[in-house]
Amino acid sequence: MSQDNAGLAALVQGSDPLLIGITCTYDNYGLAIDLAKRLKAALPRTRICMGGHHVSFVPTEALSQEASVDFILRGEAELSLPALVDSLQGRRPIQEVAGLAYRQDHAVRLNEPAPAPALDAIPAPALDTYEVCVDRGVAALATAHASRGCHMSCSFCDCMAFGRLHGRSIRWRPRPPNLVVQDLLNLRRVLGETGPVYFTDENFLGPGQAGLKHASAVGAAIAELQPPLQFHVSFRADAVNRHSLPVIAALRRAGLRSVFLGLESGSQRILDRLGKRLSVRQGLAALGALRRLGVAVPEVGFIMFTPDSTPRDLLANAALLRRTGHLTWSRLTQRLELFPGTQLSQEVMGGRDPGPGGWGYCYSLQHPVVGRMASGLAAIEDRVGGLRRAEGWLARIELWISNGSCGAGLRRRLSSFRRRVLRLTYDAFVGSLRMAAMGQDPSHPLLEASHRVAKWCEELELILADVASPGRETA
Ligand code: B12
Ligand code: SF4
Repeated sequence: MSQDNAGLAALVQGSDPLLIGITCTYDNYGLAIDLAKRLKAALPRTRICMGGHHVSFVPTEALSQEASVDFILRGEAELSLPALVDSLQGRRPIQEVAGLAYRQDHAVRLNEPAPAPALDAIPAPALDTYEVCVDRGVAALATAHASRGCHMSCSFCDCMAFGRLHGRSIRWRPRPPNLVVQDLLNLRRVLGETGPVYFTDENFLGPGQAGLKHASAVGAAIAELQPPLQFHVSFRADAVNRHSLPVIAALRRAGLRSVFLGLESGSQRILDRLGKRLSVRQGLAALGALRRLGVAVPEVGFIMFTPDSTPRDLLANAALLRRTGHLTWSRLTQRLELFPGTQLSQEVMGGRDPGPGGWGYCYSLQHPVVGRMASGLAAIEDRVGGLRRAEGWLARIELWISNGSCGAGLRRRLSSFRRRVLRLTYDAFVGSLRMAAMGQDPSHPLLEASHRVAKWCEELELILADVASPGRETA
């Protein structure tokens, strides 16, 4: 909240909380541990507990390495966190806090798994952090959820394994629509009518008939809100099909503006390898259907480099990204992060343990050309300002065009900008790959493309300054 770790440690000085909780995904593990150390130094009596997707899978390793962390609660914690507080206040033995990992007699103990909380029974999310954001004038992303869990088991994703931390396979659970709407109203009370609400559901269209029925009911309840609410959700690509299109159209009318769509790869071989149970064609069809409904897809889930990608896979990826309008620097360089608990991490690592902070890119890219390409791109990370700038524009253009918020004249100019950027980036990527295949430094074509794209961005910005803002332009 605009505080760095040192600032947060200074902020708590003089207080005496019983317990501080820190959330921890893989990407913020280093930061979270640094915070735990600082808080422990500032408040030696306070117990520090971590939870979240990453530490839930490495409790023994993290507690063995980090003395500043006292506890880890595994999985969803609405039931287990109050139980831990009870225990710290002497109301129940520590061994009875389900889901808890802790140190005892120089060893790490793992208690029985906690049951997964029922989503009709958990209280409305606390909004005190948003209140502090509002007080300090800090922008905050408004989030809500209408379901939790995923019925699929893609090999790189830890969602299914996260459900299993509760002792049995927990796949998908809906939150009753009336509670979802109550959560949204609570958010509005604190934040006012902010931008779109971001639904954190893994897949807003849950499985089968039950999933569609739930999404319809949530959409119908949102449609009643006054003033209307705009919202953003995530879909699996195969969830967009002839059965779901009427539901998505109704969600659009209720305020759905944009979707995060998991495409992941343009190579069918890689999709199969990742256990996506999707075809490239399904991804394309989903994207087309959403755009026809006026729902933007400003972001797609995409993994350019996987451990065993070949140059042919990279080419198929670049071609799909170009075709879908998502050929941007972040996606060109996106490398699969390996997370503990996933099936892929077992396949790639066997029994090797890189330590709690060593996952992510703990593997080598097997194909030498692909490896050369990845390091070549990493080396120019700081010199591709033009491509990065274009990335922001491409996402905004997707939103404006799909949502129909610009007139025909501007639409033509935006589409032309998009086409030129995509063509140039694609050609440059292919050129770079060719150089990598010849054993040369692959950076030159992409650097050159970035310089040209920077100029096009400047021209676009001048045009947009002239028409004030898309939506008002009528040319
Ligand atoms: C929203 C979201 C984002 C947003 C965050 C915006 C925001 N301000 O909230 C954005 C888009 C920025 C984002 C970015 C990224 N994300 Co993200 N994101 C999510 C998502 C969809 C929802 C998170 C959420 O709010 N869930 C709802 C709450 C209720 O669940 P929860 O956070 O898990 O919390 C529960 C438990 O984990 C536990 N818990 C959590 N914290 C704590 C703390 C304590 C003390 C305790 C006791 C318990 C506890 O209790 C909570 C209640 O039950 C999840 C997937 C998912 N559906 O959960 C991925 C997810 C968290 N993201 C993930 C990833 C990989 C990323 C990125 C690396 C993607 C990328 N390649 O750039 C970045 C990195 C961000 C970073 N620096 O860490 C992974 C993390 C995997 C891992 N093992 O670490 C997830 C799990 C998706 C996945 N399955 O791959 N993300
Ligand atoms: S990647 Fe998406 S569809 Fe696959 S298991 Fe994870 S949340 Fe489910």
